[in-house]
Amino acid sequence: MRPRPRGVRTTVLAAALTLALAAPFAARAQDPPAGAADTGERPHQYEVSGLATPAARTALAATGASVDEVHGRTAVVTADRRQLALLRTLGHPVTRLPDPPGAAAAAPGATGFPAGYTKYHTYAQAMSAIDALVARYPSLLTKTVIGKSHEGRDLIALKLSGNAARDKTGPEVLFTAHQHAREHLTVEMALYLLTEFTGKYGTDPRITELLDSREIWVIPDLNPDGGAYDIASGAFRNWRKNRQPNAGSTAVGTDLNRNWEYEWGCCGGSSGSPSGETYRGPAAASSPEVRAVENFVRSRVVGGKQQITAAIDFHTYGELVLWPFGFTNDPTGPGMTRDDHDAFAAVGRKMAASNGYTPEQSSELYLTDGSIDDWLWGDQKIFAYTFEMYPSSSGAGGFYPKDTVIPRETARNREAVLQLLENADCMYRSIGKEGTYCTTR
Ligand code: 0X9
Ligand code: ZN
Repeated sequence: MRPRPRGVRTTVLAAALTLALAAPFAARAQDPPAGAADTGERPHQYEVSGLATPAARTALAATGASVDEVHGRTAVVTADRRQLALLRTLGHPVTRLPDPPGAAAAAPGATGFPAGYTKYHTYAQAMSAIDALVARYPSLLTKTVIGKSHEGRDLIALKLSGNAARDKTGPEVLFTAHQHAREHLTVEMALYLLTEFTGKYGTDPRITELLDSREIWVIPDLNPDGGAYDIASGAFRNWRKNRQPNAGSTAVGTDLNRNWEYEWGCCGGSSGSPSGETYRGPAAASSPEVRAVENFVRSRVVGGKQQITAAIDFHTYGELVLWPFGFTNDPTGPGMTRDDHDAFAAVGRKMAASNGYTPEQSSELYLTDGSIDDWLWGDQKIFAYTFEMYPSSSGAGGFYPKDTVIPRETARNREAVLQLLENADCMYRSIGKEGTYCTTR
């Protein structure tokens, strides 16, 4: 684990942060003419060194680049040409990394994954696999369309429940995946959970007990448009955002994980520029994808009580278990008591011990505002984690690990998922305070 240098603010860092925060606006004035910004030029990954603190990494993110990976004083970012120029002004050494494997094998017009990745599911393949599961296990698995993506694809939620017909008193737990287009492994994670829970109900006692006492919701693909765009040229595009156009700009897309309606855009943890990789959108929940999921989550308030108590949002990469808040470096404060924080950390650390990931508060990486876990906790009081899945580094495939890793890296999270489900009836049990908080359940 990295040291926690909270409160360290050197003049140099403050100056770099100020420069970086100002920079996207300077860059916007130099946007390419209409039609030139979305020519398909791919952003690339760069290694940036000499970063001592979360504040220094937040300054990187404020250029509009996405911070993909953090190791000690080094980070890997994805940046386009303009963001790269801004990064260089921060004065840290910057080195270009190789493009993702498979990126050279372009086959324009392709709709599937390239060689080495064909076991990943496209949106259409995932939908048919899910429909087949629903048809095979109708009493365990039901599908609801909760909205449409910008391009009109169905956004779906699956409900897993051992006795779906009966209304249960146990908690509900939510698993979401694929906010970021290039993070295709997360869709496989969602498919793994659906397959595992349906296939083992009735034979695996732990799964049977959990499905009989809880309702599990899986939203397997929050960003189907971005996912399709990422693979549509036959070469991975390194795409992150959705595919919503932006008024007054040729740059496309909103970063869904900066668009949630809690402390949206508050704190320098997102970009205000449409060309930014972390563009927060023109308003909170401006993307149809975030709006649909927010409304779905709100719909789970029954009798004034939110039924969902815990959640994991799957991302890649970095092998991390993260908990809120992302918008502040403070571990406790408004909206996060000491007991809340301690319960988050206790369950988070236990899950991380099971999968070998690193547990930490998400702002230890860099500040993010408008992220899903901040909204789920801050607005809905759902114990929401972010998992950054395999790999831990760009050298092991970054956003594009080969499909051979899918079975191992999805099953790797089985135990963590079961643990969260088992804790979901009273997260405060993890700190010995069920008597204080959980007497009515
Ligand atoms: O920046 C993000 O949205 C996540 N990393 S990724 O490489 N998958 O894009 C990390 C989010 C961390 N912050 C919170 N979970 N609040
Ligand atoms: Zn992500």
